[in-house]
Amino acid sequence: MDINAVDIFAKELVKEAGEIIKKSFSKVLNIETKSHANDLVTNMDKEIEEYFIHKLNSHFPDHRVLGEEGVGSNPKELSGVVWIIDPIDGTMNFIHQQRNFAISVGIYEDGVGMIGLIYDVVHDELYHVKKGQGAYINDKPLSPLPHVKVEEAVIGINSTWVTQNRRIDSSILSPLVRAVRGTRSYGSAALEMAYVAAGRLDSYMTLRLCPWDFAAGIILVEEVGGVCTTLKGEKLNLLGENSVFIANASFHDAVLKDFLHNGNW
Ligand code: 2AM
Ligand code: CA
Ligand code: CA
Ligand code: CA
Repeated sequence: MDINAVDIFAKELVKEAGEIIKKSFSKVLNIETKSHANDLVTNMDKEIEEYFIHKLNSHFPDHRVLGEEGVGSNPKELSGVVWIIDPIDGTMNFIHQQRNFAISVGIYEDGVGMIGLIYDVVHDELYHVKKGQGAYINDKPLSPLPHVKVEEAVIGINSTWVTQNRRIDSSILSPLVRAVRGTRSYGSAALEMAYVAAGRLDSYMTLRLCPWDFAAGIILVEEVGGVCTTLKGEKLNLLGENSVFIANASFHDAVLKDFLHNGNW
C-alpha cells in the first residue's frame, strides 16, 4: 500500500468520525447490552463502524475491516491490508461521561502494523504513528520511553484484577499495586495505551482485550521503544483475545520477573 496516501485518508476519516460523534452528544442514544448488563453498545458504535466501512469500500475496496461491531468482512487471517477498528473504545465512558473514549484504528499489511491512530475526540488529541517514522500527539513528536523504577511508576490497571476474579489470583497483582507509586483506571484501553506512549502512564495491564482494543496502541507504543506482550510475556495474537501488558522496557522486564513470575501462574 501507499502508506502516506492511506495515512492521510485514515486521518481525515477519523476526524470526520469524531465530528459525527460530537454531534451525537445532543441527541438521544439508543443503548443496548451485549454479553452482559455492563457490556454496552450504542447506535453510534455501529454507525461509526459502518461509516468507516462505507468510506473504505469506495476509496480502497481491497482493504478489509476487522471491527468490534462486526459490520465489516471480519477476516480470519491478516493477509493484504486489514484495518482493525474500534469505532468507540470506552463506550461506557461515552454514555456516562461524554469523554474518556477514543476511536482506534490500526492498519496492518500482511500482519505487520503500519499505521496507528487513536483519536481522543473530546480533547481533540490525535495520537498517530507510521511504523518507523515516529509517533506523535497531534503535531508533537513523542519521545522514546524512559526507564522507570517500579516504585516511581504510575500504572493503568482495572481494580477488578486485584479483587477475586476468574482470570488471575488476586495475590499476583496486589503486591505490584502496593509497590508502584500510583494506579489509574480510565476505562478505555486504547487511550491507556496512548497514555503509555505519551509518558502519561508507565504501564497498562489488563486480563482481557480483543484485537480492536490494542491494534493501534501496540504500533504506537512499540514506535517509542515500549514492549507489548501478554501478562505472561507472550506475543500478542491479533486474531483473538489476550491479556495485555505494555510498558517501557525496564519496567516490563522487572515486573515480568519480580511480580509476574515470568508467566508461571
Ligand atoms: P469498549 O468500550 O470498546 O467495549 C474498559 O476497561 C476497556 O475494556 C475498554 O477499552 C472496553 O472497550 C474494553 N472492554 C469492555 N468490555 C469488554 C469485553 N467484554 N471484552 C473485552 N474488552 C472489553
Ligand atoms: Ca464494546
Ligand atoms: Ca474496545
Ligand atoms: Ca468499542
